[in-house]
Amino acid sequence: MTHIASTGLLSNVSLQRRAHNIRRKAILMGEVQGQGYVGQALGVSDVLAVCFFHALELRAEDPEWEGRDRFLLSIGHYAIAIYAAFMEAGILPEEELETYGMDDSRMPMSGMASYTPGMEITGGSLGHGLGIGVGMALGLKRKNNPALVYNLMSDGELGEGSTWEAAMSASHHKLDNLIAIVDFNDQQADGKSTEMLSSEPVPDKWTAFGWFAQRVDGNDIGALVAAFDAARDHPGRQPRVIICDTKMCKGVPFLEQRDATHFVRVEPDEWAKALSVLDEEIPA
Ligand SMILES: Cc1ncc(C[n+]2csc(CCOP(=O)(O)OP(=O)(O)O)c2C)c(N)n1
Ligand SMILES: [Mg+2]
Repeated sequence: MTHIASTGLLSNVSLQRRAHNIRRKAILMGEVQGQGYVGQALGVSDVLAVCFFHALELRAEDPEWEGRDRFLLSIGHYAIAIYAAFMEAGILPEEELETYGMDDSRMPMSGMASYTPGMEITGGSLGHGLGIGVGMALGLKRKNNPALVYNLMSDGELGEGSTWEAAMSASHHKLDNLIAIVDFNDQQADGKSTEMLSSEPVPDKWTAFGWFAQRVDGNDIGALVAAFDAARDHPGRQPRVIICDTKMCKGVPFLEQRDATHFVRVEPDEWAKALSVLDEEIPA
């Protein structure tokens, strides 16, 4: 059995390469459908590289291994990013990339547990992932299973009351095996999150709810590695959150400059261009 993550062994450059590969795969999948939440995928790729190649204990050939760390995708619309990471990690075969979003594919456009190996929950109805994570973390503790539960959520989900009910419950139950990761891209369906319903100061709110909170540049691999390590090793009997400030479309400047919107429009002839622009900066 092989562990995908070999904690502490991959250099930051290796992780940057993994992130680059995740971005490439997301663009290729976007091209298959002519659409997809590619802006989010490009933004969160560094976070995913650190999750799948540094932090989480997983077995690619046995996604249901009882000892695995659980990775919950609260934000089902980010599925394209997770499939890219799953393919990079060997959980899904790369040949399936061409099936993205098609009938009978194992990679539907929104993340669903019953379709995809490694997909722990059906996300997409926003604000539910953290509550599910609380239940899973409690269950693991009761079984004396030392696995950790990670929940990737979004800044938009910080506007959901259910998120804060779950946050309160997690600290009440002293869930030191629960790690929330917030992709703070300052974007949601109707505009910038900070302008729609600001959750600032974000770390202070989590701290007030009893969590160990950190905020990092979510496109800085070194900062992410340090934050994930600190989250895992924190001695307090409390849940942990890593707020990751990310840039939508990161790595493809002509898309980064496009008005950041929830659904970035990419013209049919721009996918190949996006790929070649991305490849101009392959981490050495
Ligand atoms: C409970 C719920 N309300 C509304 C939606 C519709 N919706 C889908 S994505 C989205 C944006 C949420 O913000 P965020 O996840 O931060 O979006 P992004 O960063 O991807 O733009 C919304 C409102 C939903 N999926 N679930
Ligand atoms: Mg957002």
